[in-house]
Amino acid sequence: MKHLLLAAATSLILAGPALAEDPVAYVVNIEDGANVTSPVTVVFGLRGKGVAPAGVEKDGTGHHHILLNRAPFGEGPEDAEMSEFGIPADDNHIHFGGGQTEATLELEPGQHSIQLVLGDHNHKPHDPPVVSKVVTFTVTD
Ligand SMILES: [Cu+2]
Repeated sequence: MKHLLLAAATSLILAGPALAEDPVAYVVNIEDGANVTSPVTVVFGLRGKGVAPAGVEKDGTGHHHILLNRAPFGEGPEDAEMSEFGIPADDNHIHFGGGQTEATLELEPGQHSIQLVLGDHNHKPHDPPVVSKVVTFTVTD
């Protein structure tokens, strides 16, 4: 009987790390399919990693990026090069290298999509990448 209890306790301990959640980013305040007005404030959520400004090399941290109105992470033409050259900086890739945890975007009326991607001190996505779901919303007049 003692052996059985010990075996049960051991398997619980071994199962621990496998149950831990992978790091994930998420949009805190906008539901997929929501109607919003511009300017649009986006609050960045992050579990399992910390936020540090760009250029600060610290394990387990990164800074947020918004992929705006483009293909989901991993499906864009520029994505294959991100692990080498970092996330590009243009109208569809917005960096928050100051370590911001929210942003306010001026957006035209119509449908928009955002996806959060964490990048390291060199703006490269982590391996495995820490990304949010794509959130699509409509800016009303
Ligand atoms: Cu960046």
